[in-house]
Amino acid sequence: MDINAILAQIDTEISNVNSPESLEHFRLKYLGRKGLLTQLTSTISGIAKEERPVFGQQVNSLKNKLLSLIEEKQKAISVSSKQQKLEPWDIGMPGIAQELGRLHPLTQVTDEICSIFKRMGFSVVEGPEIETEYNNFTGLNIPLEHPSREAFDTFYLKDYPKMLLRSHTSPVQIRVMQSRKPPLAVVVPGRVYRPDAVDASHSFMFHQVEGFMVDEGIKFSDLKGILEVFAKTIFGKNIKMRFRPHFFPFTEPSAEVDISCIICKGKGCSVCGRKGWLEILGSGMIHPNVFKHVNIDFKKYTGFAFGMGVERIAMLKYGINDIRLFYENDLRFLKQF
Ligand code: 2NM
Repeated sequence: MDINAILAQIDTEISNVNSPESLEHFRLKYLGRKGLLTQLTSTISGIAKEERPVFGQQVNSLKNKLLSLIEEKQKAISVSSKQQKLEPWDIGMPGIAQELGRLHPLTQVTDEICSIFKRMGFSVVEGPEIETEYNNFTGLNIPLEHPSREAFDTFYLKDYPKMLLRSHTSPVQIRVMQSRKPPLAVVVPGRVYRPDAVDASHSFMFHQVEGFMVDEGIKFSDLKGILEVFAKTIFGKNIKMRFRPHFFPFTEPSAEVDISCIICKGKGCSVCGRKGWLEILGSGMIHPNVFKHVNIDFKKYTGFAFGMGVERIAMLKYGINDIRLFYENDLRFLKQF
């Protein structure tokens, strides 16, 4: 029997083996007690003496080849049968995580400010960013000669005289006072525009929350109480607060409100300019001229109002030193909130 022919035959035969049954069949055919190898060995007596060693070697190497082919195939079959027993997909494999979005820090802080006032009975009202000169200035008792009425101090709309991008959210207060009757308690969040040169603390567009309350008998002490609850809720109950006399056209008397520096606790540091105090908002009792413009009886009703910059509150709360970080959409910054 030609050993080379047998070698070629077992190569094709083993490649067709794909189950434990057919592998056993293959093994018995060649290595079984009545298999081809036994038959080959028994022919040795018919071979010339001098050819026997070569023949013996060939039979031996055939046997080794068969053993190693069978072993290899056994491994291959057991791996593929394990795979077949598994689910068609690996449900234990970690998924591709979808990154979650989040609210912008300014939206978060706006929401936080509004929700503090909502808990004290205020409602939230929004209004348009394009306003009339009347709602933005005249109705608020800001006189014609006030510098912010100059074209370069406000974004006026070129093709619509007396229309502008609001420079504060107070025009919404005018709208509310014109359309609703006291008692009123409203906060107004929103974007405002001022043509300031951009630097670490200024932007031509920023965000405000303003608020006001109108009813019979509203006093300055009501303003103080409401703002104290607000400041202690957002900055912590250990802060101190002070009211500094100030001037606003739409309120009389007016005050700016400071809190003790949250960095140095009032000792004086670089954040508070060594003063120990940080300005957080402006406020006052609504000027009778504002009530006249919206037809509210200023002899019957009084009210207070206040306004704050959301960026400023957020920068103090989180220790942010550059306002431009809010607008650059850099995820390394935004992901921290
Ligand atoms: C401020 C400071 C003080 C204010 C006044 C009014 C209105 F419409 F009721 F008169 N709204 N907002 C006000 C008062 C705003 O921002 C620094």
